[in-house]
Amino acid sequence: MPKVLTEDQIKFYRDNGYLAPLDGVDPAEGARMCTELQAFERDQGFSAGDINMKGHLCFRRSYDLSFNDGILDVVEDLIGPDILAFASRFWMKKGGDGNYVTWHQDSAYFGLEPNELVTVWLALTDATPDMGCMRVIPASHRGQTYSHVETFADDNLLARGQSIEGINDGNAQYMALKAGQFSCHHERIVHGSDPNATDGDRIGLGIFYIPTHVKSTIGRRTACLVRGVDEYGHWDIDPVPDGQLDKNILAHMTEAGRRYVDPQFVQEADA
Ligand SMILES: O=C(O)CCC(=O)C(=O)O
Repeated sequence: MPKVLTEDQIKFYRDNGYLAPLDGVDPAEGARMCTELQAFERDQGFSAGDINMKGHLCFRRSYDLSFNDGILDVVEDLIGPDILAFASRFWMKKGGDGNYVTWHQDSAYFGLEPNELVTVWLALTDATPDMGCMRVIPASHRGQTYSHVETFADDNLLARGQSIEGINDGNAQYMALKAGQFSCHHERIVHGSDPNATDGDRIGLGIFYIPTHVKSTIGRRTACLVRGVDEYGHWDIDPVPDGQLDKNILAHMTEAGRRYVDPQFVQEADA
């Protein structure tokens, strides 16, 4: 018996690989998170969006958002009751900054087996098609595994600028969200986004959730049990932020990000 989704919504996700829009948090909570992101950039001299993995550990607020019951009820309906937050990323496009995300499959880089990860993309601001909200190619999670060209282009928000070239995107769907809403997408779905053509910021928090039975294919890593029990012990435990960015958390996130972009690891991730 599902907790919050209908059987039709669960079937839609299984068939198409995404679900949107879903009601998540009060838009005021999104605004508070954006204020903290601005303060972070001012104080640290770089954007939390530049942290490729586990950006949510920078802030107590985003760490707590990864435990949000309303969001986890949806995730539980999709992947079961024992859930780890494996990683996260703030996806930030300032108005007119030209940044985009090329078509890609997360499964090519995450180094997880089996591919059961669901990403929750929580809109901290509105995310409309003209703001460069996410696009997905429905049902592509059930299709082929694509090879990716690594462009390392500066205006591509992906760590390696990885891109699936020449794909037929004629049936791509926008996942427009209002601030506070969220979408879910499957680890294998082909997705991306266009530049933000408006004056306003488009900011989301992507949280990557896995069931506890999922293993890392690139050696032991860390994650955070956000619901249920972990009877498998495949993952070590992430540090818990105490409300301020501390050196241990930053070192931990930097190491997780380094493994993600280091070419030495992609071979294993692709295996
Ligand atoms: O925010 C975007 O435009 C892309 C997000 C994305 O690629 C993801 O959540 O996996």
